[in-house]
Amino acid sequence: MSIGVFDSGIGGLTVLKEIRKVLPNEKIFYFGDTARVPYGEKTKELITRYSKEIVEFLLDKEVSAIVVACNTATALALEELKKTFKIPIIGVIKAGAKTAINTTKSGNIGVIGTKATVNSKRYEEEIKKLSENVKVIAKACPLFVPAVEEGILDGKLVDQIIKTYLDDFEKEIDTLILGCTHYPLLKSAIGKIYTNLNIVDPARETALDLKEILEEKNLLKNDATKNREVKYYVTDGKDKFKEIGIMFLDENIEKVELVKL
Ligand code: DGN
Repeated sequence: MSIGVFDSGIGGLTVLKEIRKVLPNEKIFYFGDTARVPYGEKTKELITRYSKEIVEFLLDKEVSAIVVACNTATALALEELKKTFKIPIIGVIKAGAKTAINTTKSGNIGVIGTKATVNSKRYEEEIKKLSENVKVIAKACPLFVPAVEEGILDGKLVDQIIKTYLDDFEKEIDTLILGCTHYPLLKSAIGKIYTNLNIVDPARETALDLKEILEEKNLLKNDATKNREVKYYVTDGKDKFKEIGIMFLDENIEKVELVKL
């Protein structure tokens, strides 16, 4: 038994990190579509096509469940993936919505993500399904992804970018969902500026949801031993993936395979 995890590129490693903590014995196949990243400004049709190709690839590896570790692909393609494929496929948005609802005090929730995620309004929909009595506002922060990929995680420049996007936005909320897989790397910089803000990273809850589904379906590996293995596949830039992957995962990535879809 194994699990497939995919993202438009490297950001999904923040979700993989949490999955490994919660499910340390499962074999995982991680797919980063680094040749076609960013997904954040592409159309629903294209993101759905790319996502289906990746799911087919992972199914060839005989995974028993798939995590869409990308907010943009979850927002735009998850529904179609679930209709098309039979195995359990989970995204990150429901988990983020659930955590925000459970932790907001004022009921004023903010979501930040790529333009595609924000325009899809999927977070608002999921949050409203859980509670009608909350206000949700959303904002795209497109400069966060390149800052993170350049390793600029703190200091004047990043503070300036955060304040430009969030100074007014933050006044209206008590809870902020990091609705993009790169943003958890800016969590501490954001938290330092807005010290009272409840910051939600959907990754942990996603990993817990996955565990629950696998347990329900009896798909967990029972021998708690060796298979703590992750196989990495990317569509371009193996070396860059290894080089900056460590920042997202907090551990070395030894081997990455290049795949042509
Ligand atoms: N992984 C994407 C997300 O969570 O929305 C961010 C990277 C991108 O495709 N722009």
